[in-house]
Amino acid sequence: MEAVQKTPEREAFYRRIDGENLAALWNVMGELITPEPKSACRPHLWKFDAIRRFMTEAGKLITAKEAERRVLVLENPGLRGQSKITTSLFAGVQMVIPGDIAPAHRHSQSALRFVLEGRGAHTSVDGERTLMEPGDFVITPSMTWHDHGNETSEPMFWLDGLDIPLVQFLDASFAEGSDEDQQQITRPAGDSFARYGHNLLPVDQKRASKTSPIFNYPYHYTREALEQAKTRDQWDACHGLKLKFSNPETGDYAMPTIGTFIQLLPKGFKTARYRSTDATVFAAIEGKGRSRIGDQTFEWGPRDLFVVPSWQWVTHEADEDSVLFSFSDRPVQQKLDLFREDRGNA
Ligand code: 1HN
Repeated sequence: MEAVQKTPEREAFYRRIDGENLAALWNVMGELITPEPKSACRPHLWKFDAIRRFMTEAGKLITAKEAERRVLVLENPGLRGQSKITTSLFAGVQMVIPGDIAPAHRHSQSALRFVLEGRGAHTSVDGERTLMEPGDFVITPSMTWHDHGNETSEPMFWLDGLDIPLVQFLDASFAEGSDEDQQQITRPAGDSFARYGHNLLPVDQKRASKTSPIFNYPYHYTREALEQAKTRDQWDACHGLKLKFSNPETGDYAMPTIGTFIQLLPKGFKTARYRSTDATVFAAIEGKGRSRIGDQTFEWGPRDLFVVPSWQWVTHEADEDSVLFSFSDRPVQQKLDLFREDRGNA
């Protein structure tokens, strides 16, 4: 759409209607309705080692209790100051050190954790505590009470993903703190996985929540699923072997607003180019390689984090067997009939 010419009469008209809280669509239409996604979000990679150093400093500056959550926000370089890694999603790295208690609270924003380093620290969600290991994918559903702690001797680091910008856009934020730092534990560890993680469901129970009743998807099982499939040699040209975490009750994504994925790229594999409308956050958990996003190349190794904006071409190349976790707003886009992908010619 071409810009409309300016004339003195038109300019005067715009000034007059401006005073009445009116504006001419023909001056802004091209910015509103673009032929392709036009995002301020930029590709970027954060090296985990650098984040760990800053987090270790932060650990001396502030307790988890005072901070509420000791998180360094991954700010997209094109969206600075907005606490966004993509237009619709928040990401941060959280550190929980021995003795920390990140106090109980709840909010309408959904959260995911993907464990990067450390072993045996815990999070509690709605009365159940789970111990976490690297590669575990843990969910805090909307409005569920959650608190974290670490009774081990090592710090734990995880990637936090939340739908904060999406909820902000919809003006639907609710949050509250608890009088108790740690919530009462009412169910044994492993309860939700035992009930829902074995292809069995209660015969009559209907839950209202759209979020998976499994709140820790342990890496042990995720990795086994990838390893089994690997031996069958069926590689997707664009994704290698890519699986989505699913809600066993519905078969839909594990979370209603955030899609989460795990992907194996075998040693030496180079993907065909791919683009999609869901800007995606990646965390490498095993292996090393590089991703080309638009015209930039990013080298990654274990625990490094990177972001691919909407509709930018991406290819991945693995030097070793590599595992990538990723998340995006794909469930939202698909439900609204807005999701598009382009596999090049693959
Ligand atoms: C939050 O509640 C957590 O519970 C992590 O661990 C990151 C970022 C913004 C707002 C709330 C958590 C968060 C957050």
